[in-house]
Amino acid sequence: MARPLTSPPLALREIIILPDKRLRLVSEPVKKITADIRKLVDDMFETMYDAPGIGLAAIQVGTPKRVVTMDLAKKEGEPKNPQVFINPEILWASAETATYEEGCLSIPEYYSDVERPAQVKVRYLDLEGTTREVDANGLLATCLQHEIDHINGVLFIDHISKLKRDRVIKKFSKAAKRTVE
Ligand code: K1U
Ligand code: ZN
Repeated sequence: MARPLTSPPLALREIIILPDKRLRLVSEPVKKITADIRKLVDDMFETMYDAPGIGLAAIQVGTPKRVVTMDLAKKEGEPKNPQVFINPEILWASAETATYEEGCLSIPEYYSDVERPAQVKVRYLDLEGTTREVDANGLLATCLQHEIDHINGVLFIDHISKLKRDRVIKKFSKAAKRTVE
């Protein structure tokens, strides 16, 4: 079928927050890059830039598909560098580790040091459906691992001590209860 000449308007999607159970779902692989997937990606960028964040997994906007958006452009005013990773998988991770203070748009205003492999090799599909591989280090390696965790139902607080994790979960569970009441 012919593609429409005009694109649908971009939409901000709601970011789901801890303790929303959907954050623990294992997302489904994308079988075909359809107009719905392209619209999801466009909306994810809109939502990620608005938050603001440097990465976003589709499950954070309630869609359990293995889709990740990212933009690690450093300074305000620097050209944007939007990156899309579909069905990303870690092929190799270094034994060497790096520690980075991570945050999460689904756990707002909470930050903690997380130790992860310093380098990873990741295979993924781009928006044209071409298979690509990237050798990542630094923030890209950290962010890719954080987002791949999301599509596997894992949160960065799963990498910190149980004491700290239980405290965060309790705080967000109480806040969610107050919103309902
Ligand atoms: O997946 C997410 O929840 C997004 C998260 C990504 C991330 C941050 C830090 C380390 C690993 C992964 C965020 O974007 S949190 C917000 C953030 O880091 C940021 C926001 C504005 C400017 C700079 C950074
Ligand atoms: Zn996150």
